[in-house]
Amino acid sequence: MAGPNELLAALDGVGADRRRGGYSRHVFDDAERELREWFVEQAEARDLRTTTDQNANVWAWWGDPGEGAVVTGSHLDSVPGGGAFDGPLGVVSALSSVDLLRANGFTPRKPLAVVVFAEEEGGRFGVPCLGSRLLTGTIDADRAGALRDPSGVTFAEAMRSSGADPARIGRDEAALRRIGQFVELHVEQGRGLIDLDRPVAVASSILAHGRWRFRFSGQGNHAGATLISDRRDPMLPASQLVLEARRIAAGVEGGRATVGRLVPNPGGTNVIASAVDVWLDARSPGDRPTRSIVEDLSGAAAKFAAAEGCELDVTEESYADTVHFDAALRDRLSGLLDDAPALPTGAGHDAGILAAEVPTAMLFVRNPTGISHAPEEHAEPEDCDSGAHALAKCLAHLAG
Ligand code: HGY
Ligand code: MN
Ligand code: MN
Ligand code: MN
Repeated sequence: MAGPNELLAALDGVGADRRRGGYSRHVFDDAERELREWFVEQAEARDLRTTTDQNANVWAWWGDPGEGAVVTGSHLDSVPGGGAFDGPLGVVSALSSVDLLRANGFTPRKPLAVVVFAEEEGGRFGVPCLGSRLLTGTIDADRAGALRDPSGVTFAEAMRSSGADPARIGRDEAALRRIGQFVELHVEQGRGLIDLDRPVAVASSILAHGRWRFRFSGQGNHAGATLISDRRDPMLPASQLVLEARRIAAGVEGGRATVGRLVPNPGGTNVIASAVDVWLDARSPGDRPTRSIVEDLSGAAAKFAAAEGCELDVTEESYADTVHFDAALRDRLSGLLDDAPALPTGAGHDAGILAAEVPTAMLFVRNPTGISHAPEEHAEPEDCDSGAHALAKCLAHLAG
């Protein structure tokens, strides 16, 4: 029997990112592999039967795997320099809720499983929720297999070196039939629960969000030997794009636009870049406003590029429309949890991908800093305990 805090403590330091602070754990890297192994050990110590599916998601079954199961879980990978709770809190709370249910003599009348989805952050291969998108077939399997990490390794090669067969990735009908309902617990990424002074909430919706790569191409050249008048420097339109993204998003109700990653090629201090890749993360409460941010920005970027004699290529790398969670399930769980408030989230989740296939809900645990995707992300021990108890209550209600 272990509470979420004890289980989280076991993950301390695994994949610690010395350069950025926080954690960097990306699918199939050493840290994430260590976390997968830890999860399997913990699950088997609870007599849960573990399997890894064709899409690198890990499942731990209480009883025989069967159709219509109640499934909970989250992810163990992180963003670069991420916090300790985003993903792992959902996984340790799931394990801890199994302990709580067992301690109360609960025996599920339906199959019950804990799942760890692969590459939820897209921190290595660039597409978020890669494991759940493959499970549901919302990413083309060939495209997924060919996704390259910054060092050029493909997802298929990384899978192969982890001992899995990438030829089988893709929609997994049998696995989907086994999911009756999915409930994901997650640290809140925002201030909703602080302002409401509550420890736990249920999720109401997820923003429409996606990622686009803007590639500006110019002429690489010598920083000293090239007159300003002779330059086609892609770093200029790239820089203008960053500023324009903020200006455009600020004009859209609930709009967000972020450039967190900008990569000049070749990246030498005394070299005018030949190309600059800029990744845009754009979000808003609706499909249309999110699309309008990207369209307006693409139009502006084309002008910035032309003014500097550069080319522009824009590629959509991932997209998910607004998710409204199953209202009946949401309200049932809220009622179970002393009328826990229903909050929207600006963050994407595997639950958002699964919501298109099965009745899905999310629980949020208060984050006193309101910060996420950064080392300051936090949840107090007593709130983590409240979260695990809340999840156990929901699982007992759904699987009892
Ligand atoms: O980017 C997101 O919203 C999520 O944390 N993957
Ligand atoms: Mn995240
Ligand atoms: Mn997450
Ligand atoms: Mn030189």
